[in-house]
Amino acid sequence: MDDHILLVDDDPGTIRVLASILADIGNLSFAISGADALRMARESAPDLILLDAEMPGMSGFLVCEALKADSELAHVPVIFVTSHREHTFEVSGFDLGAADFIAKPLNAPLVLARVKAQLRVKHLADELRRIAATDGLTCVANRRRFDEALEQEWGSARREGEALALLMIDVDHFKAFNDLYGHPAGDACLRSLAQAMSCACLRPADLVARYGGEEFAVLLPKTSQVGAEYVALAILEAVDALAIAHEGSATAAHVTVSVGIASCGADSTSWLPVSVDRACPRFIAEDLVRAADRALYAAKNAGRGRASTQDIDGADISGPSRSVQVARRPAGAAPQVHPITAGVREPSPQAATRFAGPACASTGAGHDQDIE
Ligand code: GH3
Ligand code: MG
Ligand code: MG
Ligand code: MG
Repeated sequence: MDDHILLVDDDPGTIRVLASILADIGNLSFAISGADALRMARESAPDLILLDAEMPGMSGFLVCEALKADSELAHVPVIFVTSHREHTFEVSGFDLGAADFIAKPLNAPLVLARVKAQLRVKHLADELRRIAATDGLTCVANRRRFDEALEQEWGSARREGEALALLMIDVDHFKAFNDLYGHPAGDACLRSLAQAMSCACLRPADLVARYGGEEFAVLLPKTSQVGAEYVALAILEAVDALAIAHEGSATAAHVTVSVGIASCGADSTSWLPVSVDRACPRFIAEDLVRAADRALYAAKNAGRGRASTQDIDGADISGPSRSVQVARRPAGAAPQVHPITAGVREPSPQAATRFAGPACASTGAGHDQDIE
């Protein structure tokens, strides 16, 4: 019943009949022109569109073409509602990407059956897309999703001249953690770290991804260097708060991460092309990853369990004085030992299952708060 179905027909009578047939199937919205249908679909992507083929102005075929050309809407199934009977008409519709056809005059059981069938296929396709974008171990975005998002956000930031920031995060001394507590405990540790990072990122557009192994990437659209340092600090604090004991760490008594921060400010010269030819930009998305990697290396070298910042063009804009570091607990005040490693010195198959992730409370704060 949560499915959103958009009914499009220039004849309000047909919309009324379709609405009465589909009243119990989903949330219905209506458009009586192709232009209105496109506008409404772009405002809120429906799960299914029933589209009149013959409409004055923008025909159903043109609407379908525009939907399939829009990456955000291309996956929305379209059923043409038409009085055309010719095979060539249906073939042209399928060529445009239509999912099915419903004949006028409308037959209620057939309309219901065809709509239900398309919604079933849509749900399966949505689930497949979700699985293809998710990391199986940690449930955050996977590397494929990250690569896509980086290209998308890089292009959009360059077009709009907006800020973009990236954090590369590496778990400190994680090989020693596995050696000491076992791989199942290591897996549980990665899961809880991913959850803590997600909780520290408050904007819907922020993307936490597993970059590979024990490395994570956090993409922060429309976020300045100061905002990115604020998120990095929130992540360092969230990881500290987990207090997962790590007796093999040379950095702290618990698991820590190192963070490399790279940013491209809204006023950055990075967005300027090397020439007037826009096709030849000064930097590409990969340069942001390289800068974050360099910053991560600097954070590791400076002692781990901290963050360091680099501008995209290689300048170390942090320097030792701007290195972000969480205030550590006073010596002797041991963190509360986390159940992942409580009492586990040898690899234990039970260790992973003993862990229950922390409750995550969002404070609703934004990124652009200054750090001291
Ligand atoms: P550093 O502080 O320099 O980052 O040291 P490190 O030990 O974390 O780095 P290293 O690259 O030597 O080791 C990374 C370890 O991460 C080794 C590997 O076993 C572990 N790892 C990678 N992926 C997974 C995973 O999916 N599960 C578990 N349990 N461990 C993993
Ligand atoms: Mg019509
Ligand atoms: Mg690593
Ligand atoms: Mg590591």
